[in-house]
Amino acid sequence: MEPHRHPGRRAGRATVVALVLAGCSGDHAVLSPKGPEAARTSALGWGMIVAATFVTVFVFGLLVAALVPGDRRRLRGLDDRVFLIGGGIVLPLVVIVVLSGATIWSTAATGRRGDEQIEVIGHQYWWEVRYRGSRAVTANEIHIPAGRRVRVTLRSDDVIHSFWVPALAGKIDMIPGRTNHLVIEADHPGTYRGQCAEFCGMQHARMAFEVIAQPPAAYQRWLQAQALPATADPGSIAGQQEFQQETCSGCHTIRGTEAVGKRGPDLTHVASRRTIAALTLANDPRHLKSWIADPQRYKSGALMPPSELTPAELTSITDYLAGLR
Ligand code: HEC
Ligand SMILES: [Cu+2]
Repeated sequence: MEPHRHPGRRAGRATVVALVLAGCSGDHAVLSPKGPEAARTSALGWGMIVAATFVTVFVFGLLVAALVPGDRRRLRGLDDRVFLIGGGIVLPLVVIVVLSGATIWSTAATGRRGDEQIEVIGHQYWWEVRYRGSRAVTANEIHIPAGRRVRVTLRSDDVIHSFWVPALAGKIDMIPGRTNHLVIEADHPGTYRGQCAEFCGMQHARMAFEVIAQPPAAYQRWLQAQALPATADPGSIAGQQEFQQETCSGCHTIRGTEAVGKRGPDLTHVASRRTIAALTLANDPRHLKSWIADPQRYKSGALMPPSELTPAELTSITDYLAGLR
């Protein structure tokens, strides 16, 4: 479905997006697949809808035919067994076998091998993303090369989450103690919105992410840059020290510094991301600052406490983080 075709909805939608995300988000396109994996799931869904429609119309047709007064001597001429065995056993069996077969085939295909391997770990209200063979770690932003099959390994750090990028693949749960796999693939470069699809706590709705598909060469350059340790500009050394001394470093890692915390997102290249807190805020210095001052104001129940920084500390920590590209 293309919501953009409706001018009224487009305006309403644009306002909402601008307010909530300050204008940064891909489409959460449920009915328009943008890659072969999603296309297969979509074809299966439509196949089921069509088959179910036929069955429904057929059954209700028989019902109506039985109720409407009229001459049915010709129908009575049919052997009862044709109705009972044909309509009661053979037909349902054929329908069920065909539909289950298609489902099993298409579910099995989601676990096949990929050209690229990415690991996504669900945390209460944010996504950790790791890239096989690279030191890069991002949050809430999954970069992939367009036109390549990307095998995503899915785990959870706490409760059950569910990984869903409708434009690129089906949906699969992330279950504590279990590893699931899903292949995603985008035909073309673009930004595709994803969302946690299993209620996981208070801020479940603000546990969104973006898949950014890039041309393969651009993707490789991006990955190399992300793998490097943080490079703070010399002017923000004070901010770096404060970050390390404050509680921040107990929860966040900034590679190349003493901050090695694991409970929150890796902030090594935080300024290169488009959003803060799983698509809750646009990532610019102003929002970054107010997020650090009081995350609960934007995402109450998020697992980052309000900070007790002086205004000067807040400014220097923000300047430092805003420079980590
Ligand atoms: C108790 C652990 C904890 C502490 C302490 C903490 N954070 Fe966080 N932080 C988190 C968690 C968890 C998130 C993810 C919140 C979410 O999106 O639901 C987060 C998110 C962030 C983000 C957004 C990152 C992104 O990519 O979305 C920034 C920036 C950040 N924290 C900076 C700081 C700073 C600066 C401090 C110190 C003043 C700090 N944090 C202290 C746990 C913590
Ligand atoms: Cu979740």
